[in-house]
Amino acid sequence: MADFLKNFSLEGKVAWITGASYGLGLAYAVAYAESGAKIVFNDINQDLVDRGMAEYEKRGIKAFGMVCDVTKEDQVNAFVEAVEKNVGTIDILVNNAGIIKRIPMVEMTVDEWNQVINVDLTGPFICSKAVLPAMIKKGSGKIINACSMMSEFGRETVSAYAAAKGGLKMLTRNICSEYGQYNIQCNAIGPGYIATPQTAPLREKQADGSMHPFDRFIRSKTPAQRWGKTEDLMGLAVFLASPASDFINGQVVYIDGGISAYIGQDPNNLDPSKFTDIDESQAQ
Ligand code: NAP
Ligand code: GCO
Repeated sequence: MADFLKNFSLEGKVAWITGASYGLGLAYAVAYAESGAKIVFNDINQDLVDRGMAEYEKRGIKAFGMVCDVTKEDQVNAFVEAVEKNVGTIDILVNNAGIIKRIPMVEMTVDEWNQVINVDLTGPFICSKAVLPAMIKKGSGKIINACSMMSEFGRETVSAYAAAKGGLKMLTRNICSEYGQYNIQCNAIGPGYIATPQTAPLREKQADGSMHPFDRFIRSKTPAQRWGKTEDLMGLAVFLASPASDFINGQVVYIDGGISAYIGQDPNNLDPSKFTDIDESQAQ
């Protein structure tokens, strides 16, 4: 391999991807393993951890998995301690775990609001706080946050999620500002609309077999007229975790098929026969 390309290797690194039993977290972890990293992950319950372990074993990846709720600091600290004891110091943290509640704001309860903020914003704070001391001591580290189109745009029914993802953009910038001096880079991935279980409700066929209105809408806002696949994000995830991105800090890198650059077209002008359809069985 040319010396330059070695900058994209994660050989010997310990990578922690939160909430990585399926979806984008699983895709990031697979990409990291294939780039040489040791994978550690958590999820919210043992069934999900077991599901994740089975997925990794199916791919020949020896992962370390444990139940850990990212909103509970004691569980997070116990997780980091267990990883340091069994695998090694964490070099890469991907704050991937997240939830969304699609509820009109005036109908959303404070508890529902707090649930989203706690997972999507406080969780990354807790997990980053847990790994930073060892990264400072080591003199290097990578923290990658899961931002979103909702870090820049609003839309109906996702007030808590947008507030959390907007806050996560600023947390990304603040970790960069406070810890860049220790050769720690904190950036964010800003995916567009990706086919995963989290967005499956937005693609459900209507009772008459027609497309979900949101499916047609988001394709009209995407130049490629398709949903993203988890594979579309793997290259950026590896890049931001590798030495190749050591002079990038505090950035949200949008990987959205062009949504944020395009005013969009009339959804009625779309020709569904041209769509490269999502195989929902792959959107796991
Ligand atoms: P997903 O399919 O909902 O997966 C999220 C994972 O996080 C699930 O395994 C989930 O477990 C876990 N999780 C939830 N709460 C947790 C907690 N308190 N502690 C530990 N794990 C927890 O989401 P995704 O589509 O893969 O997205 C992953 C991340 O990217 C999220 O932060 C999301 O906001 C962000 N994102 C997604 C898209 C997209 O279009 N899919 C676009 C932009 C950004 P459960 O099954 O129990 O919920
Ligand atoms: C929604 C979607 C989005 C995606 C993603 C877009 O309801 O609008 O769930 O929020 O999850 O965040 O980047």
